Amino acid sequence: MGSQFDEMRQRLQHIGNLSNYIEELFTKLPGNLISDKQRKKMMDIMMDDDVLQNLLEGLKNPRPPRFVLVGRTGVGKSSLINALSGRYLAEVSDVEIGTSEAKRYAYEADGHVFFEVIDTRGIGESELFNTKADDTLKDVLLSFEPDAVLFLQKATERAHIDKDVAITKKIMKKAADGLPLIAVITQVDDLNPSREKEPERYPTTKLQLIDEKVEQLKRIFEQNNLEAAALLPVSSYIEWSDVEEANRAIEFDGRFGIEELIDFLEDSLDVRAAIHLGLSIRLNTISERIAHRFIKVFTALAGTVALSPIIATDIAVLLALQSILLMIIAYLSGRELDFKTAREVLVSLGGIGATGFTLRMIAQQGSKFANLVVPGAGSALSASIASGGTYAIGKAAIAYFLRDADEKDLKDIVKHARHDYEKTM
Ligand SMILES: Nc1nc2c(ncn2[C@@H]2O[C@H](COP(=O)(O)OP(=O)(O)OP(=O)(O)O)[C@@H](O)[C@H]2O)c(=O)[nH]1
Ligand SMILES: [Mg+2]
Repeated sequence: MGSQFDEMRQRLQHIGNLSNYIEELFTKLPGNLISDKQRKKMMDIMMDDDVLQNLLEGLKNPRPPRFVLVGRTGVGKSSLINALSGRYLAEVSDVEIGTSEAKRYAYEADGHVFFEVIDTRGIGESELFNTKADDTLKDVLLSFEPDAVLFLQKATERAHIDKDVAITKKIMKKAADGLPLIAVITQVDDLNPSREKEPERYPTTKLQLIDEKVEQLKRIFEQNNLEAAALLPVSSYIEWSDVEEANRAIEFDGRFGIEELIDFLEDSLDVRAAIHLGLSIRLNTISERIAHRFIKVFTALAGTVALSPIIATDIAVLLALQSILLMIIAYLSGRELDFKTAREVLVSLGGIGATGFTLRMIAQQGSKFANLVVPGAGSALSASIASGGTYAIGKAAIAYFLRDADEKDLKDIVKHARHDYEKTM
């Protein structure tokens, strides 16, 4: 075991190389695990899987998230970006975009761009998009290809809100059709008692006021037929150490609701932007996030494999699929397993012998039988068992490789995961 720093570097390198690694795994899948025909079929299924292809593409080419920010001067746009990043970023006006109503910025530190935004603070006209100048604005917004529109409103202010909502509605319709609109209520720390800046110590009365603000804005959106993908209250209140800009560190952290916003962004952004977001601001949890996406994809794949008439009921294919999932998650933790080890880990993964494979084999034998009686019933059964087993193995792998869980706890983790999976089905 190297230092924590070495481990982190190894991890980052593995994340960057994941796409190549997976290709290698598939070409090197040993013949005793699956036949050439099955390997080809599995590769075809993977290549056909848009989610997976997107993810691999995203890992190859992460790019900064792009937001359109709607909110008046002083609402807290720049502070929100800093709060998301946990760093005091430089706001660099990167291009002349030919309209006075919007400015395009990159938020940077150490030569790394965290976010790109179009800040529309200049917009105050409800006649928006009815003039020539507004066509330019529309073109600018469209060519920016934003990931999301963030609508910001101060918790302590109600002025302009109807107008801002109307403007946002036009922006969504003309230049952001189909994109997520995220409504952010800013500066909730300023609600009474405003002297309490420590989120852990917000009194119930303050939390109630925050809820009321959320409900209020929700109603205004509804009245205007404007649909928000999320409506989140935040405080971006941070006291930075008083040194030159680039080196400012957090001295007091009064952030509230920011984790929830990041979670939401990671789930709803284009995968390349989500990965970039994770890599730049949540390096220590990004591996887990990526692993979860893989579990999702492999769980679905396992279901497909079980349903596919060509390779149905072939347990070797599932074993291979699960081995690869295991190897990917190990790889994300900075380790590399060979197929033999992966298979051993799989078999020894605690209760899998009892709760996974055997059960699945029995069920699959049973399902062949069931198919004779109720056509179709059996394949649904084995698909859900294949998926559930794969899901459980992924969860156990995350616990073991990424969370350093104790080996003896893995049985329970597998059992719980299967249970959770069945509940969500
Ligand atoms: N208490 C508190 N103050 C905040 C918060 N967010 C921003 N502020 C303060 O509000 C003022 C404006 O914040 P900015 O982030 O610069 O606002 P902006 O929307 O980027 O403003 P423009 O760039 O002028 O459009 C600054 O003095 C911030 O320190 C917050 O969550 N809580
Ligand atoms: Mg600003």
